[in-house]
Amino acid sequence: LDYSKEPPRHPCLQINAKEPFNAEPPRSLLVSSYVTPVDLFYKRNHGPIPIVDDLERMLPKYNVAATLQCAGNRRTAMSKTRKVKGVGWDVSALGNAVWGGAKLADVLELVGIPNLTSTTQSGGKHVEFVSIDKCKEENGGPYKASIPLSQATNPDADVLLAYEMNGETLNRDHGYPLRVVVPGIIGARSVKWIDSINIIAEECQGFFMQKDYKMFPPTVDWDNINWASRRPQMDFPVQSVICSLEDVNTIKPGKVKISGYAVSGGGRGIERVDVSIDGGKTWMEASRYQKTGIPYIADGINSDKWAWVLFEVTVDVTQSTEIVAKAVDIASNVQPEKVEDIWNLRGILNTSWHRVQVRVGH
Ligand code: MTE
Ligand code: MO
Repeated sequence: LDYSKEPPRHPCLQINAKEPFNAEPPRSLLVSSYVTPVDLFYKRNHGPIPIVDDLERMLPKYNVAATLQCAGNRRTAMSKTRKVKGVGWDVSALGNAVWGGAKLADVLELVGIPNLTSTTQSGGKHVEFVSIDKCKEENGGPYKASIPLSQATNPDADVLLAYEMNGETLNRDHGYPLRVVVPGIIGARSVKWIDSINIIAEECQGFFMQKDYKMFPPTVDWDNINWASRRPQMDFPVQSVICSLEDVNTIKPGKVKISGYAVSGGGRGIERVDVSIDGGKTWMEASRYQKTGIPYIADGINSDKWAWVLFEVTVDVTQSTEIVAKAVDIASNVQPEKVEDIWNLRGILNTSWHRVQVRVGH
């Protein structure tokens, strides 16, 4: 039993047993206030004080800028060619935040699971995150997911147990008091409202790992699906979206500023964003920015490797047309041209070239 991490206590307390800590205030102090101050309240224990949710004091805080993107982002557009099952999303089922919290690798080290180095092997185990929320897909049980132990114990993977979002205490919607943020992979693995963390031999058997969020080929439909034949989706592919225009906006002929976001998974930064104003026949390169006002250096090291880049290009539009964006990540992965080629029955990972129809009017 480890009594080296006990909290500080008021010196007035009469200690009746030190380990486990059992103490009471002097009787004169006890009745000197109607409400007993916390410091003076008697303490009765049978073991060391457990370490719970005290990450803020126990471990260094890291701030990680990371884009969280739902695998279902742009699902509505995928459903247009052939119907898919799932909540419809336009292009904004993602966001970029600065997450503050403890590194999962540090937390695991604290409980005796060493950081991954090139010489250690993790033995193929997984780290499971279990929430306190209840959902019907789990028959009223909690939402859960897992990531490989090798990722969880790697400090460079920046997996956080986050208690802050953009410098403020995490709010209830986003997982208060504690959520996981796994940068670079689909949002579904960033479990909110963490209840427990388990080291398990196989990946988590929860619904959202095994019966959902898997990428199937276009040939698979609900009557021939075999869930076990595919792995749970983790990494996010390269993505880009035009946000300054909606389909069939009417614009005046002349200069138009086109802007949007681009992001890739696995810490792969964005190498290039190409924009076309003739439906993809010819392209021009957009400029990219990360932090506002700081030009993104194309050939430099990506400082915010988990975060999106914003892009912008001014074009001359003279007639009604289709404006297209596609991004290339630093591994030279390119977005697929047609949504049909990546159609899947759950409508996940729609990363096809983003197209916007504009009408030119006077
Ligand atoms: N965690 C819990 N406990 N319950 C959930 O329903 N949804 C997941 C993930 N974590 C979910 C969860 C999904 S699918 C996504 S995309 C992200 O949380 C969304 O995070 P946000 O609501 O903070 O944007
Ligand atoms: Mo999601």
